[in-house]
Amino acid sequence: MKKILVTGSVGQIGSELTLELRKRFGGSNVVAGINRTQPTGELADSGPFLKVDTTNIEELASAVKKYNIDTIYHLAAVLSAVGEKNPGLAWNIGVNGLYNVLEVAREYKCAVFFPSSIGAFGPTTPLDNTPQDTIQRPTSMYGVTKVTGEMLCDYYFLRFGVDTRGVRYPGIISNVTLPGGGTTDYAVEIFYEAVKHGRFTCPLEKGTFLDMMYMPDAIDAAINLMEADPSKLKHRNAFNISAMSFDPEILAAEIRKHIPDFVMDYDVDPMKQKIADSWPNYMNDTAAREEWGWNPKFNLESMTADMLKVIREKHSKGLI
Ligand code: AKB
Repeated sequence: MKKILVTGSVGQIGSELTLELRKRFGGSNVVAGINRTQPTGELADSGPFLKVDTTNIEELASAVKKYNIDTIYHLAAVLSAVGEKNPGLAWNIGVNGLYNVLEVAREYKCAVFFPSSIGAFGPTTPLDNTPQDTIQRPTSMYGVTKVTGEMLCDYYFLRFGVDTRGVRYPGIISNVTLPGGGTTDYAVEIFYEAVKHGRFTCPLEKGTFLDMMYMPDAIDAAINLMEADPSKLKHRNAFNISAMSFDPEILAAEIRKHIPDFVMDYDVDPMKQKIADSWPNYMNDTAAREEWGWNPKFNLESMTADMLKVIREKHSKGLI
C-alpha cells in the first residue's frame, strides 16, 4: 500500500486532493502536511496531519521517515499575484522548498508530483495552441520558479532516478477552498459574487483568454499521472493539460444562462493583466492525452452548472 505525503494540504488543490487520495488509498496512508493553517472538518478527521514546512529540510525528512512515505504530492506554493508582490517568498517556497522535497525524495526513494503551471510560459512563447516543448521565458517570479521547478524535477530524474512527474496546471476552478492570490482567481470569485450579489467586477480585460479546468479534473490529472505506466512517459515534467479556454465575457455569458440578470463590469488590475497577457490563450495537451490518457470530464457548460449548484447550496445554508 502506498504511503503518501501531501505538502500544502490545506490549500486550494491540496485540500481536495488529500481527501481524494484518502478515499483511494485509505485515510491512514495519506498524511496531510500543513504549515501555518490548521486543517478543519473532514481533512482533520479523515487521516493524520502534521506540520511540514518545506523550507525546513529536517522537518520534511522527519515526516517522511516517521510515516514511511513513498510518494510526495508537493502542493505547497505561492501563487502568481502574491509571488509578484513578494518575489523572495515565491523563490523560497517555490524553489528552495522543492529542492528540499527532491533531496528528501532522493534519500528516501520517494516519487514526487510537482505542479507546474501555465505561468511557466512567457510573452515570447507561442500563445495559441502552445506546444508541449517550446520557448519558456516567463516574466513573473512565479513563472521563473515554475520553469526552475520543471528543470529541477527533470534533473533529479535523469541524474538520480527520482520518479518525478508533473503537469502544467491552468487556472483551477473550485468550490471548497478559495485560491490564494493567483491571476486566474477571478474565474472562481465570479461564481461566489454572482450567487451572492448578482454582479462581479472583473480584474482582467475582456478578450483575455486563458486555459482553465474544474477541480475534479485537476485531481484526476495528478493521481492518474502518478499511477501511469512509467514506460509510456516521454515527458514526465511537465505536461500541458487543459479542459477549456475562455475570456471573462464568455464566462459571464455562460453564468447568465443560469442567472439572467447577472451584471459584470471591469476594474483592471495592471499587474494581473500583465501576467495574464504573458500566458497562453490555449495550450496543446496532446502529449498528456497520448502518454497517460489525459481526458477531462468537465467543459465550460458542465463546470458552470455544477459550480452554481454547489455555491447556491452553500449560500442557502448560510455557509458563504
Ligand atoms: C495563478 O493564477 O497563479 C495560478 C496558476 C495558473 O498557476 N492559478
